[in-house]
Amino acid sequence: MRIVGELINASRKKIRDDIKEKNRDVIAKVAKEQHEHGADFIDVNAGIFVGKETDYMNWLVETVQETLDTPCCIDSPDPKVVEEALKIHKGTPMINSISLESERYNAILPILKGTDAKIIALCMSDEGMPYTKEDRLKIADKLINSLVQNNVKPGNIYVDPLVHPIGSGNHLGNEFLKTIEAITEQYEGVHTICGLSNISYGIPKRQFANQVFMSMAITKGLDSAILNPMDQRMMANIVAAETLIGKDDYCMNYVEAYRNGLFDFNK
Ligand code: THG
Repeated sequence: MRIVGELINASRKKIRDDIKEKNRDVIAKVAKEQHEHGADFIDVNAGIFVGKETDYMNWLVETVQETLDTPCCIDSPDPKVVEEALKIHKGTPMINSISLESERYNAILPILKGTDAKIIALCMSDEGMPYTKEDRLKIADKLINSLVQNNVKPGNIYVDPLVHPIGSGNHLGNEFLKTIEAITEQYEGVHTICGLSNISYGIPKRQFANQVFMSMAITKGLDSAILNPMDQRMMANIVAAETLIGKDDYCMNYVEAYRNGLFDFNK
């Protein structure tokens, strides 16, 4: 599974002030810890700084890249912010995100020209957020086709169906899982991703619910996720679930994780 570490996000109370005060050491430490715990990309989000998002985003990208070779996942709905961050990012980042909302979509397309960046395609349109598999697939299909027409490789596309809280409707977990399954089956080479912690919004023991939901999503083909890599049980579940569905030849990753102590929960 491709892991995007979610912790450098200004919407988190714990880190908001460190971003605001441009506290380099803290950001570098949080980036490094996530990398050491398995993050392949470091999500950077400065969305709460209205009017100053570009400044903070560029500072975050610079700070992460001073510390690590791990690429960033540039998390902003604003094409302008993404464009500026791409100019300073070294190597190939992940762009989080594009959607079918026409204003946002039309502004971001030219920015993607010629880039080899990985692109998260959110299932969202001018009609709002979809809730059923069918409505999500309609949007995903349009996004995938138009990205491919604009020379984006299918392997650089990461479809995010968007997770809704299970507390808002019994069917919402299943609709999400069915969407992952359909995208995986119907679009060869295209990836699926999500920030799955939304599923547990409003219920107790959120991490536990997230961990269980992760295993379920992996059986449907989910191959990437935006999450907290410091959550050991989550990372352990991912390794085990991928081994058990046959994505781990000779159980090499499982055995390595065991040797590294990933399955020692009570230390
Ligand atoms: N899809 C895509 N991008 C995303 C999301 C998604 N980016 C943002 C988000 N969702 C994923 N990132 C986070 C980062 C932090 C937290 C949750 C998701 C988090 N939340 C705690 C909570 O909700 O209780 C605490 C908040 C706090 O500390 O104040 O930590 O779905 N493409």
